Amino acid sequence: MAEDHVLLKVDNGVALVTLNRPQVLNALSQALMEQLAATLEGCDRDAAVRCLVLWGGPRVFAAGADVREMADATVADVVTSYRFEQWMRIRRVAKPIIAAVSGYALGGGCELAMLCDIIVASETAQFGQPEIRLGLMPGAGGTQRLTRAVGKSRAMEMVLTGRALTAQEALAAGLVARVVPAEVCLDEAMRVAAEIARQAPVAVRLAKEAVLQAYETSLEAGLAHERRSFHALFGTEDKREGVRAFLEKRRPEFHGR
Ligand code: CO8
Repeated sequence: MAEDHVLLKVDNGVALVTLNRPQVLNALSQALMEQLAATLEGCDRDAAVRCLVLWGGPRVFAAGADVREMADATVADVVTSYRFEQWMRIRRVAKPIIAAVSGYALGGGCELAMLCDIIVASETAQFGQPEIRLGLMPGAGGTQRLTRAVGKSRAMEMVLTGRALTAQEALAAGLVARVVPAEVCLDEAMRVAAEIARQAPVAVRLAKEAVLQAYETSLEAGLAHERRSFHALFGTEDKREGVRAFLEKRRPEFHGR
């Protein structure tokens, strides 16, 4: 039977997805990434899930791609493997994903955290792209997402020297949304997720898509995308309910319609 490299628990609209290879610091093997992509896709299809939290445990988020697995890989192996497709599948998840990062987020681990929509970091978190020390470079978005998140100079230093950012440095650079004590990192991420899970699902979906457009298109195209999505929400029952509840000074009840 296949090992459980990824654990899933759904409660109150929030899916907690846990990376589970602690003996190798959650190294992202192809088998783990396959289970992760499938689990996240399953949550995306599950109407009971409105927001996801990705967690690696208190000691480490993930120490990168599985170096042992890469040791003898040739160009042909990596070009023809389906491993990049697994990352693309995660990128296509429409529901928000919060990375709760405690300890190391290195190489592919840092790239995986950046693939999520919000990063909540513990004081022990370290974000780095150490591939250069292996004679490699980031391969799952690190050069692109890190540069957009922290700026060229800091990204260059990290990618070219392998030096990691502390949680506080990552906060100052805008890579993470907040830094909290290690013992409450998961609780805090779950709290933010529960808050998102209470919002109107269609609005959440379109808003996530629109923010991602800021990364992927020109300002003009992004603004046009935002306006179309904004207009579309005027057709939802949830918009009517949200506005009515505000005027009636009560909590809205959203149903995703
Ligand atoms: N892959 C495989 N095994 C690992 C990895 C890894 N990335 N990281 C740690 N391990 C293993 C160790 O080999 C060790 O196993 P064992 O007990 O059998 O010797 C166990 O985990 C514990 O590790 P350490 O003893 O090294 O723990 P320390 O606390 O001393 O050190 C570090 C922790 C600093 C995190 C250290 O383990 C380390 O430097 N790890 C490697 C970090 C790294 O270089 N990451 C980048 C990998 S390359 C990459 O991510 C490319 C991404 C491209 C993705 C594209 C996919 C399509």
